[in-house]
Amino acid sequence: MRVLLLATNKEVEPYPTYPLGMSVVASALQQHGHEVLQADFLCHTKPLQTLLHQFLPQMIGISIRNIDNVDMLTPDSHWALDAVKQVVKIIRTHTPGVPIILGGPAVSIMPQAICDYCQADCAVAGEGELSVTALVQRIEQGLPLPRVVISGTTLSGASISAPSFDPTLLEYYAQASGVVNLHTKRGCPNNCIYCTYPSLEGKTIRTREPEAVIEDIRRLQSTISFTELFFTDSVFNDTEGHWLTLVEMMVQRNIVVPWTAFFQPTGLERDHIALCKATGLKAVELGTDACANITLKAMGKNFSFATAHKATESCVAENIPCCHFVIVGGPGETKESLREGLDNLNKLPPCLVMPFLGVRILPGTPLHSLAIRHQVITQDNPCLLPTYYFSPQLTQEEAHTMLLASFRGNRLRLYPPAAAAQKMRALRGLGYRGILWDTLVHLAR
Ligand code: B12
Repeated sequence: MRVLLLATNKEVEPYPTYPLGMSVVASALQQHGHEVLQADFLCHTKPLQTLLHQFLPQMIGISIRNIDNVDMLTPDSHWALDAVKQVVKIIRTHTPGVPIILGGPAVSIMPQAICDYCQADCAVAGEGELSVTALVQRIEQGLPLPRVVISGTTLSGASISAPSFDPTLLEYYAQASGVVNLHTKRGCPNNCIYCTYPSLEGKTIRTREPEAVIEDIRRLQSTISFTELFFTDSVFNDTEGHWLTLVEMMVQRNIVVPWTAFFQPTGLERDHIALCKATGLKAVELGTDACANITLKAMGKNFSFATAHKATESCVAENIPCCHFVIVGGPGETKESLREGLDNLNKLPPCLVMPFLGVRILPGTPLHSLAIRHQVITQDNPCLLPTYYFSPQLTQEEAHTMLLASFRGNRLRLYPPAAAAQKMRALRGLGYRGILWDTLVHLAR
């Protein structure tokens, strides 16, 4: 069957990200002998109508990455779903009757609501590989499509497909952002109350074969010149230590590639950073999420701020830039907790801090239930539109003013997020490529 896959993401902040999910789904379809065309709305040059008339797809899969940018301070929060609805309309006009299936992280969070809003035929929640091939089979057999498929997270690590990178897309992203991406595992066993990762990828860690990941790295290195590789795992340094197995194998195989990933502060020792550095680690993104012990606990984090401080020291000792992502205004936040948190941040060794104000409420998370209990949202609110939790114990204005005052004159505190995005844009304009915040750390030295 001829399958057109479309990645509709047009978000370019903090930088344009290669549509990895679409390429993984493409790979699964190709393995079943289907003809797949991957198109991406940031880079494709032909209008959608032309693509439709030339390729004549028999099924169309739309990969939706973001719902919005989770930034409470951006008025429209870069809401992404109207654009998808428009795409569905164009498809219906030009290729009526061709089934339209939605998938991707956004769809997995709220499949029914997004399918209804965008007026697609079917939405797949969870991993796409098995479901998409089963749906193609149904279409071939003339069977009706279910409105929502909950595919869950059932693939074993070894059977997770390597992405089928599209050369045109790779070329575009290597130029536009300099960042290419790979996943080494799926799953997140943590219980952070606001986070969708465990529901998107399951709570059990499923690692790809290290050999398969290394093969992918080699493939990327021989295909394209890029600035940085991002391992997209929910948490790269899993507590079971699979990450160390991979990194050790990279050392054994002489794989050196500039790379970065999301790390958790727990157990991040200096010798780990040194080992990673030997394989090309360039920067560490820490999902710290709160800055005082009381709010860390309320967010469901399993470490104290002292652990985050220690992880920063490990990075600084190895001269690896590190950045803390922090959410201010979560459950339990008060003026006192924020004061304490800002004090904690000020005591960190040189590193970047990127705070967000307010917590995006997403279905399937403990925060969603808490927000219903606290009457922040009603039970029937699908949270399709940007919906945030902000602690009732301080106002947004108070928090905003405290952040600005504490960060004044410190170039390593990127707040508000829109100002951070502006800095990244400026750096890109100057020709810098990569994740960019690490460039700010280097420039500040
Ligand atoms: C890594 C990551 C990042 C990295 C990306 C680095 C890089 N170079 O790739 C960075 C830090 C840059 C980042 C930034 C942002 N991110 Co982010 N990110 C992730 C993360 C952890 C993994 C995404 C990924 O690549 N997964 C691996 C691929 C293979 O999986 P996948 O895309 O889900 O695809 C599978 C399925 O979804 C499905 N599928 C995919 N497409 C299709 C299509 C069809 C037809 C079908 C049937 C199935 C299907 O099958 C695939 C294989 O099983 C997710 C959370 C998560 N655990 O998923 C958040 C996530 C995608 N990010 C999110 C957000 C909001 C953002 C930002 C807007 C945050 C910000 N303000 O900066 C930006 C936007 C960046 C951009 N330009 O778009 C949200 C999106 C949902 C939402 N709330 O709107 C997520 C879900 C996290 C969350 N908060 O809930 N992110």
